[in-house]
Amino acid sequence: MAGTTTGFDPAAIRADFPNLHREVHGKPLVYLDSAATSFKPQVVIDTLADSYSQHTANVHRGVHALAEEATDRYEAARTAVADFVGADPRGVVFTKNATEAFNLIAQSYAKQQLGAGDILLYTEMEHHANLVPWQLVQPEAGFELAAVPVRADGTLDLDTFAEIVRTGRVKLLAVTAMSNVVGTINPVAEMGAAVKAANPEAVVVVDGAQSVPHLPTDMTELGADFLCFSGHKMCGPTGIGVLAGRLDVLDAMPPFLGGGEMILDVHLFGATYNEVPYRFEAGTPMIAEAAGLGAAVRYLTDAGMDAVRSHEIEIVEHAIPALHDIPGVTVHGPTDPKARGAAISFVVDGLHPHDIGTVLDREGIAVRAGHHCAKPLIRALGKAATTRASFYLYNTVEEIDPLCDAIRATQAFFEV
Ligand code: C6P
Repeated sequence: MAGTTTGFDPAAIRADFPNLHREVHGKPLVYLDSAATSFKPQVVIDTLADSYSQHTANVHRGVHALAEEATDRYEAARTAVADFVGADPRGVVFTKNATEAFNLIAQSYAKQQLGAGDILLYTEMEHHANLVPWQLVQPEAGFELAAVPVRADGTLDLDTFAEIVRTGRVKLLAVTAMSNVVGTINPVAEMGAAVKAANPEAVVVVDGAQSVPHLPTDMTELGADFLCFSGHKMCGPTGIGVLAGRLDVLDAMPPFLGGGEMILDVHLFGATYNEVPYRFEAGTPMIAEAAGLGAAVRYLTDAGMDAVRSHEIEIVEHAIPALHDIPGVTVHGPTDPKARGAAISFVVDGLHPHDIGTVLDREGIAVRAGHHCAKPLIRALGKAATTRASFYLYNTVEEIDPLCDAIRATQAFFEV
């Protein structure tokens, strides 16, 4: 297998991921669905197994050796995750996934801090996880919802954004750093700065579910007050996500869930709450999963996030022209590989995305088909669904040919 001009060695990386080496329907697997969930390197699988075989104990409670080991592993993971995104470890809250992180902010921040006259601004490009939690609290809180439209090229309409921001009423901006459908990388830092210039009280919530796994990330550079992401899309386990928040903002927020661990003291008819991040981690947390996520960020750091990004740019540089070359194929989103990530949505004239997905699967190629939990965006593109091929650090330029061959074979099979 060829290396790439970036010096990144996909062959060495691939050897670390056992899932890549299985067959599907008798064919070697070509896994192009990492935007849905990524494969896990052996070191993450080993860390999970080690947690359960050697360090099983609850955290922050026990006085015995195993409890101390489990607590140390859990807190070391918090520090590793914080370092990975340039956050203060005390502002890193472990959640179930990115979705829960958005719900936490909606319930404990938006519902409390936004009211009549305020605008909560999101975009038409958002995943449902960055739409529905705000919609849930809006009727009670009484703020206004507004959305930045998406243009036909898959970028945000920044003129309309500027118009809304000029009102000075935007109190919360919720925006994805990278679209899970069209791959667009949004100018989050610039957008956040504009919102704060017009209203210094505003906060910026960044959806990093797709960007944190693929781009070097620094919360301060992003201008994010809150950053939400999921472990399972970045080589880590399922069942763990992250809300990284500005300490002073988190400090002023009431708890999201009640129970053990999140309290200082409890009386029969009242309680006082723990400091952050523990205030937001009610009950026994995902102990093994946190350790697994710690191993995942160490793995990605060793691989080098700049190298991961360059590798994916190189794949996109080849993939987009190759898909464009197939008659009847339309690729959505930016064509400039530097302006986008490696989640590539396309439609094929005369073929339903689910049929494409099914035929590709028979060839051992795993893609996703559907609305990708971003229905407003799919509607804005004038479609009901797309097929999405998404690439990660362990994919190779060589995997683009089988994808394109299988699309041509699907066209031949359905005679379109
Ligand atoms: N997108 C996809 O196939 P959870 O489900 O909580 O781990 O992540 C939610 C989420 C939030 N924001 C963005 C931009 C996302 O892409 C996702 C998850 C997956 O595109 C599953 S729907």
